[in-house]
Amino acid sequence: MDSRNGSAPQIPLDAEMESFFDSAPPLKDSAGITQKLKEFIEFNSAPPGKGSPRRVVCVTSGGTTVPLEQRCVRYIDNFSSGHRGATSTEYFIKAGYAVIFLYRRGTFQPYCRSLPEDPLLECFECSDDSSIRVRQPYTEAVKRAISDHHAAVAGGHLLKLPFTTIFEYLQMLQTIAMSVRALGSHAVFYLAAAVSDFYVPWKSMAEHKIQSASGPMDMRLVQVPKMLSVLKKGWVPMAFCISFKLETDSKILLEKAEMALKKYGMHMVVANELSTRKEEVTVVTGNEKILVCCDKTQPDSDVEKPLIELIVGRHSAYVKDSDC
Ligand code: PAZ
Repeated sequence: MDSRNGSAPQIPLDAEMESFFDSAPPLKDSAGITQKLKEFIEFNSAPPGKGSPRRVVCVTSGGTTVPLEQRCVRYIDNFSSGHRGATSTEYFIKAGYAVIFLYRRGTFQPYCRSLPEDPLLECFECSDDSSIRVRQPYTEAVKRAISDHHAAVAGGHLLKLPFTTIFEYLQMLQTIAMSVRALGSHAVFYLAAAVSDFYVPWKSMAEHKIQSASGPMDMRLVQVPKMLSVLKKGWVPMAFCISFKLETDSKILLEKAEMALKKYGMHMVVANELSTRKEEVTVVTGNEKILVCCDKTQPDSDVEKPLIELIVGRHSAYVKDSDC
């Protein structure tokens, strides 16, 4: 196995990326996040007792926001619910991986799929002795969610790190990449988050709430630097990298996914269309296009189960090849 003790080297960034990081507001509790990652990776590299080291996957989930004001009142957002990332996390943990779940605050969480979203309080009631009980028909689902979630977090296999803005997301992704770099081929990046393509640079952003009194407003958005390239080619050159491509026009989907595969050096690109994303995806690799579907004959079946099975198989082959 690769050395797991390497210290984080300084990786040169291209000019666009450098200007993004230089101008971004400092990440809150950066030292605390780095420490959590260090402990998580150490724990999973040498688990107590007879446990064998776990492979580590960073699952990104939900959409990034683009603030329009430094003291942010308004922001640009996107549709992503975080369902893909949360569900995939459960399957990765089941397959024996340790998961760093980099998620948008307020989006779907692992192990909560079978609980009612709105309102969660519907699951509970107060009894006469003022204790709180779970109401039927939610008892089994709540019990399972609590115990699976507890096993993953308290067992040290799930580290949850929230972000909101594009600035936080990219800074945290970089921190994670530097923390898992020494794992080499044993690290996986599963980049399901919907990341903004455009942003307002911090330095050119209004400090206070933008006023409407002066009529229509023009605002210039700058392109977010292409982080996939930097991730794969600079930060974690040995990691197994899977990115996602979402389109609403199915005619261009596969072509765009193939372009991303080549341009950013990904091992796989998961292509999905907005309206069918929960039922099917196409996994694009260097020489295949594999259609992955949920099993419509089974109730509650999801596309993430066969998708993660496929990825785990391909990652294992990759680790074997890299270790030779
Ligand atoms: O988060 P969700 O389950 O609602 O949707 C998942 C998804 C469509 C955001 C994801 O599968 C994806 O394609 N992410 C990358 C989006 C992009 O092209 O930027």
